[in-house]
Parts: sequence; C-alpha cells; structure tokens
Amino acid sequence: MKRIAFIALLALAAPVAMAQVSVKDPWVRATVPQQKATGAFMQLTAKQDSRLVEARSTSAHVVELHEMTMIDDVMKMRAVKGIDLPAGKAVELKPGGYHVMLIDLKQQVKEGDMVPVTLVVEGKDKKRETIELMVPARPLGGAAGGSQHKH
Ligand SMILES: [Cu+2]
Repeated sequence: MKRIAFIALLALAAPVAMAQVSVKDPWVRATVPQQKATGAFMQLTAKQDSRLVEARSTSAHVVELHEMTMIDDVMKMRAVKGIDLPAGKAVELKPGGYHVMLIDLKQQVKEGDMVPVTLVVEGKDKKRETIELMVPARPLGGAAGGSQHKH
C-alpha cells in the first residue's frame, strides 16, 4: 500500500518538474506516400540553462536532432549531439535550422495526425527530464527545408 501511495505522489509531482522547459507551436511536416523521413519543429524556452539532448518518437524507427546550415550555397544538414537552451531565450526549431528528424517513418504522416514526440532535456546539474508531446501534422508546402533534404 505504501508503495502505491508513493507512486501516486510522484505522478502528481511530475508536471511541476516538467515546467522547466516550455514548448510553443509544435508541428510535424506531413509527408507524401513513400516519404520515409520528416521534421518536427517548435519553439523551446527553458527556465534555466539546459540542453535538448535527445528526442524520441514511436512513429519513427530513428529520431535524431539535426541542424541545417548553408555550406557553399547549399543547404546541408547534420546530426547534432544536443541543442543548447539558454535560460529565458526562445530557441526555434524550424525548417532551415534546428529540427527533430524523424527517420524511417512507420507510416505516412497525414495532415491532422497527432505524432507523439518525447524530448529529453538535461539541466546544468545533469538531471534529465522528459517532455511528452502530441504534435499535430501540417501539410507540405511553404518554406523549403524540413523534409526536403535527402538522407
Ligand atoms: Cu534533418
């Protein structure tokens, strides 16, 4: 009985701990049939200096943190180990910049689908917290990037 009460308390405490990083306007780029990868984008603001160190999703076999940069006039992207989240500063994950890359998708991501994405954020004290999101899929089109690049 004691154990159950303890778990319940932990569950109650969780939302407070998660308030460390706020997530605004998350979205995933919808895919066309046969497309095997896409990007997830959002705005992250941390209360204290921290770092996004990992992303997971049950909708893709592989999830990576990516950065797109211009190299010799060509947009290239690479996997990064983490994305710094300075205290109080909004960090944009957007097409053409940082993004969460969903690779080897289990199925097509259609407009309106809700895609589960888990973010793992590490504080300066090396403590990690996870943020569970349900991210809506938006259609293709608009600015290039995100899902456009090849892997
Ligand atoms: Cu990418």
